[in-house]
Amino acid sequence: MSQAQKNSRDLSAALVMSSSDDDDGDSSVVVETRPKTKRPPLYKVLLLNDDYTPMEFVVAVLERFFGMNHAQAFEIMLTVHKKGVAVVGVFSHEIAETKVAQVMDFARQHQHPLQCTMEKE
Ligand code: TYC
Repeated sequence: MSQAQKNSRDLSAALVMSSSDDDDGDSSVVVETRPKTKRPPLYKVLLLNDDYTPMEFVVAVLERFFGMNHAQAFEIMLTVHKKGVAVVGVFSHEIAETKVAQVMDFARQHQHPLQCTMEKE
C-alpha cells in the first residue's frame, strides 16, 4: 500500500446523528474509525557549492556530521562542486535543523562561506 493510500485511510472519528436528533439530548453517537497513522514529513539537507571553501573541508564536514566514509564524502563533495548542490541526507525536521546548524557553525568557526540548507521532501 502506498503512503497516499495509507494517508487516505487516516480518518477521524465521525459524529453521527439521525434525522430525528435535535442535538440537545444524548442521542449522538461517536463511530469508531481506524487510528491515524500519518508519518511526520521528511526534510532534505542540501549542501551548496561556493568558490572558496576548500574541498578537504567539505569532505571533513560530510564525514563528521553525515557519517560518510572518506570515499563517499569525496564523491558527494565532487557532485556539489560540479553541479552546485547535492542532497547529503534526509531527516526529520528536528534532526535536519540540527545538521544544518552544526554545519553552519563549523563553517563559520573556520571562516569558510559554506552554505547548508534544508527543504521539505
Ligand atoms: N568549489 C569549492 C572549491 O573549488 C569546493 C566546494 C565543494 C565548496 C563543495 C563547497 O559544498 C561545497 N574549492
